[in-house]
Amino acid sequence: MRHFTSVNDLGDLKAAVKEALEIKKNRYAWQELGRNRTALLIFFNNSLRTRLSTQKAAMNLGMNVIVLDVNQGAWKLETERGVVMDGDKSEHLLEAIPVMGCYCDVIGVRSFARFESKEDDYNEKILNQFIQYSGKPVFSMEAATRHPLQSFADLITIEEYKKKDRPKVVMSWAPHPKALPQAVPNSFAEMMNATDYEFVITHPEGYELDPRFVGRAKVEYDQRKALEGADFVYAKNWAAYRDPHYGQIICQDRSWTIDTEHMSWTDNAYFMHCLPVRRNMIVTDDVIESPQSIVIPEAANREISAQTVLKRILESL
Ligand code: AN0
Ligand code: CP
Repeated sequence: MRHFTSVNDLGDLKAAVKEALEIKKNRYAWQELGRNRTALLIFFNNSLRTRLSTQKAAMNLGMNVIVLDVNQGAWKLETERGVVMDGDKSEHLLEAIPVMGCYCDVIGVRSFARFESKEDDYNEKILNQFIQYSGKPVFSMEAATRHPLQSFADLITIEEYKKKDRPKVVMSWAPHPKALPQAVPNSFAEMMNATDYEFVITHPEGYELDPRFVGRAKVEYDQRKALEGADFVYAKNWAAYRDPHYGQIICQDRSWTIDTEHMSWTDNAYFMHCLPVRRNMIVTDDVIESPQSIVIPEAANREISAQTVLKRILESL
């Protein structure tokens, strides 16, 4: 694997999960693979899990790791070509990227949708410039339209917890006070569509995702109907995708918050969320603290998904 930007880069998913579970059992078995190799992790946005789990994964493989928060300590970066740089931005991304590429063997990038231009976001303008100009393998740590390390960890988690071959997985929109990207739901949908699970997406009208990500999923606007018989509930907020409301909050209906009543409609489903989660907006205290909540093992699997991806990139160097 050269670059990792979408779940499609994993190829055969059964093989990828098998490899991940082998890594999980013996995560220090490939220490030689990363010897004298450096991973550079570039963050344009905040992170807790991605930052820690990816560093840990790289260290498990014997790599050295450098982390840079672009907005804290680095020069402010201009991203548009042709701009007269007489403002507060001291450096252009077009120099910064190849320079970063000089100091590492692999680059991880976190760069969320900016909601300024749908076209730029959905063309992955920032991530693609890293691929084009760094000269190094690039992996996404959540870009504008996808968060594949998260959805790979989600798949591993479902495979570990499922009680039937083809579980019913329901991704439910839930309210949130700030406009959030579609990257997590897009990637989760992309991943679920690549399995043979029953997959349902539920959200208020107006929150339809890009049809390329919805794929074969059943879209059910009645949240109760969607949740009936679910084996896994995957809660997530996202802002509107469709024009003219791209990037906007169009409804904050708190009746969509996942509480014990919502969970009672399911088949004793497990509750999942990528975290960070706002309690009593997305999910109630009772549900997230219940034995059916698997948000912590889900987060723990981020180390495994990152290690599987880094291992494959290192093997291709
Ligand atoms: C981000 C998002 O929804 O994409 C990161 C999730 C992993 N969440 C927030 O910014 C709260
Ligand atoms: N789930 C996830 O990516 O979390 P962070 O934003 O904390 O990295």
